[in-house]
Amino acid sequence: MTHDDILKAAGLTQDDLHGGTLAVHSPIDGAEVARIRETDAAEMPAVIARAQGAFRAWRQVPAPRRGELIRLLGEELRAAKAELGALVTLEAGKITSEGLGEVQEMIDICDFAVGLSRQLYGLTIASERPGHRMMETWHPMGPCAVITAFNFPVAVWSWNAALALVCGDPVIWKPSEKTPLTAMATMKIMERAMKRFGDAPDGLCQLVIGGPAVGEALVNSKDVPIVSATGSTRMGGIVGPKVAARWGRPILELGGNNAMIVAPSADLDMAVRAIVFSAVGTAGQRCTTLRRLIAHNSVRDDLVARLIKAYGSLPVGDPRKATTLVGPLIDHASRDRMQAALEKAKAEGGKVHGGRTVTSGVPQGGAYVEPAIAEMPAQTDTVRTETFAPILYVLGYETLEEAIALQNDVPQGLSSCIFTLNMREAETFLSAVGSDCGIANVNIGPSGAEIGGAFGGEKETGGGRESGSDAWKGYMRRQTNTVNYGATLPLAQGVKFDF
Ligand code: UN1
Repeated sequence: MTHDDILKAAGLTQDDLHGGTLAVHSPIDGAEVARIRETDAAEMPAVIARAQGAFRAWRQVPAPRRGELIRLLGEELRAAKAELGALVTLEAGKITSEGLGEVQEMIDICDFAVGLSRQLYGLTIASERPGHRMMETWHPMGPCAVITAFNFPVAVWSWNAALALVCGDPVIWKPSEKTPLTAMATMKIMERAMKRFGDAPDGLCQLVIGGPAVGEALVNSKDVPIVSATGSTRMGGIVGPKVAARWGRPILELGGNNAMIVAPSADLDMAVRAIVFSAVGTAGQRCTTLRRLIAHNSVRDDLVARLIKAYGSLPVGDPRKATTLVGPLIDHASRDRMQAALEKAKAEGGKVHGGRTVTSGVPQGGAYVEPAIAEMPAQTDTVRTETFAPILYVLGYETLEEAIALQNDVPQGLSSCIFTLNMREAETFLSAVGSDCGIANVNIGPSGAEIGGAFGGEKETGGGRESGSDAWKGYMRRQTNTVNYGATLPLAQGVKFDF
């Protein structure tokens, strides 16, 4: 299929694609595929006012009825899976299977949110006073801004939007300027769901496209109580304090520097499979990508040799081809950052395998690279920095304590894992003295989390939680209620106040 066929199949019209100022390029071959209209920052107050208007209506719609909208969204996504997946491949450069996997992740969170819409449970709490009952009620919070990154251009919106909408919050989405087309196509799918739903209020689900001025309007508005932002630690460092300063609620999902500890007892065949997928998949551009391999000195050389062999046979190239496993980086600037990181790693005493630019057998114009392995003498500055590219730094260790200390000694705290068949090691890694990350796995790589768990991490990862478990609470306000059904007015804590 040509680029135009893919755009058309995803429902984008010539009018959508032309007549604007924001150029959109496909990372596959660098071709300009559209020039779309951006939202004028001057329109933002009206956008936010529409969301506030929608909130006043939507918060009164019973949650299970709100869930019906998400059930319909899930149905529409199922019907559009192939077309939207192909567009993710075109615009973000993901291989076909990962493009489809991303849409599946959207469908999964819709299913989760539909069930949730009949829950949203509060507790009933024992009161110390006779004739009293205490409980907590979860209420809708207000418009939720969702700022997403290029690497999961649609799934991250759906984690936030599906929860926010069943929780009673309208959504304003600002996608990455690198991937607005997948967002536009997703909005068309959402519009189909809303049409079938019937009476969704105007402004319930909006899309704004543009740069920092558009984002800032959302970040600075008191009428947008929740700002969920996914992206770099640099971006989060700007957004988080601004939202907090106006007493809004930031939900931040920022950088990761995810590690795997490989213990002496590890099943190395399994470890190699997990390492290759999580270090190389999505061309190293997941926030959960495996970036640091902390291997016991007794298995390190064997493991590195196996990895070099596996890396040597990885098909790099056109992500639309069924056999490709490593697609392009998002752009040439990204490749330049990868090369600079590898140069720095060498200067720090690292031994680099692979990492060269690939120009033959790949579409011209894209930024294709060989994934790299860098054996490092220590956890240097470069290792401690997240470079959004397929670079795997390898470190050795002697004791588990040392391995856990290395794993934790980075600014980021998203995902982590250990490969071991030793129960003491596995449980120690998961314990309070183990991994300091939001995600810690045993005998599974750090990437490719299911939607059922809460997703996010600590330290410079931002502390937010999205997706499953009770992450929905981040989109609602908690109200504690005490009801007196007695005929007297006893005070708590035994206080007397008779008059
Ligand atoms: C991201 O890279 O921003 O766990 C999200 C994973 C995916 C989500 C990644 N389910 O790798």
